[in-house]
Amino acid sequence: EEPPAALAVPQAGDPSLLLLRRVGVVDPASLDDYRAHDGYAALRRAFALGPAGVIREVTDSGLVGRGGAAFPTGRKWQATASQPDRPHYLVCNADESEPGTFKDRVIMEGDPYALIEAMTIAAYAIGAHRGFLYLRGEYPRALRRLEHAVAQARARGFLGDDILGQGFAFDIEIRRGAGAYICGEETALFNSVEGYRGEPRAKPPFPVEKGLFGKPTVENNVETLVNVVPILTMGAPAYAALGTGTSTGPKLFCVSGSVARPGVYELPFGATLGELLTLAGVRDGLRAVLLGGAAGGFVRPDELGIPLTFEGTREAGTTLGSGVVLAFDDTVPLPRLLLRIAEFFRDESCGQCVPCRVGTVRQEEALHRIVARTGADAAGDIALLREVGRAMRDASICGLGQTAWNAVESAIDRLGAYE
Ligand code: L3W
Ligand code: SF4
Repeated sequence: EEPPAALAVPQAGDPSLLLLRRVGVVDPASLDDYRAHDGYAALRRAFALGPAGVIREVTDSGLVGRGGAAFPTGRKWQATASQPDRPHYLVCNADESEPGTFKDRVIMEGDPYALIEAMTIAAYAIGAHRGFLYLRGEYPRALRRLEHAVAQARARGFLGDDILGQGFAFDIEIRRGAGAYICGEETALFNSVEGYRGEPRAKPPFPVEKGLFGKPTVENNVETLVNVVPILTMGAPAYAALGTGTSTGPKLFCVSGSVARPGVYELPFGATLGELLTLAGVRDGLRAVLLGGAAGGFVRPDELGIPLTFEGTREAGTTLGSGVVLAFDDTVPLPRLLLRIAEFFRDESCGQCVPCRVGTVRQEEALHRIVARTGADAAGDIALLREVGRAMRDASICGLGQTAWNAVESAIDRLGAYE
């Protein structure tokens, strides 16, 4: 008997939510329960609209990728749909590994059929008949629930050769990661599925043109895909009216650290960081907030007015990333925390390119020296960190190396970490 999931959804049961409304409410093992909670209404509307109509709805909704880079989803789908080369593939990136991120897990464990429905809609729109769901290896409960849900959907005609009698064929294969953060990079993930080392490929060509097995591929994050369900049920105009003009719809935030009620929160884009932290019960003595994860950056307690939108965080010189909000109070030793982040990147660098392979080691060494001297005489090492950080940002092949210095830089410049 499986123990109940610790879903960590403080808003569970709130019917006004769009992405989390079923989490903690439906039985994740029951297709019938999912259908009783509006399940598969979106797929029926998709079949009524046709593939081009679905892409138009997604484009008009303003949906952009929720994995951190905010690329327009409709444009990505259209680019793959229009490729003459066949077959087309759909890949769901569920290798959720950004430190502090656990939103996709909550969806997959709490509402697995929503992801399967969303993948079916995406595949229909782009003309794919095979989908891969690449799941973080450390998510065994999500694996069991998704495997069960895929089998049930297949047995009941929601996956397979003739979905809902509409003549559309699609099936999903689940692949497990093996503990490497880099396999969440979209092209390293392709290599991993194909049986090669999980090393990122150079882009362009972009996956929309040459992706999995060299074929046109749409790869989307779990949260990006599940947004398609409310977009189709409520319609693009109603969805686009939520949030701000350039960051539309709802966003999941993973709040943890020095807060009373850690968990996944759903808010429309545009709420401020302070409003989110108030919901989560921020404690006294807040020292810093890490926004966007290890690849993101720190902000100060006097910056809680930052709007949680892609444009608002960019203007404030930081990033929303995949929605990580890690709060630290004044009991957390910042230099040790930074060292821990640097260790993480050194560990996870795939080693393919020099700036990242060497830079992440030099960064960790410099932070070690600073910690060992308890902050005294940090100036020389800070200058070295800046030089190494610039090289990593400018010359690394992929996002890991390009962002490996972000958190340390922001801690020095915004928090005065070593003063
Ligand atoms: C067609 C073009 N497609 C770009 C596509 C591209 C990709 C997407 C974004 O992620 C983020 C970083 C961190 N034609 C295209 C095009 N695309 N130009 O758009 O592309 P890109 O290269 O801007 O970003 P990326 O390398 O895919 C970097 C975040 O990822 N990150 C960690 C994330 C962790 C999670 C998690 O744990 N769930 O998401 C680490 O760096 O925030 O912004 O699909 O192909 N002209
Ligand atoms: Fe590998 Fe780092 Fe280069 Fe990315 S930047 S390809 S993780 S060595």
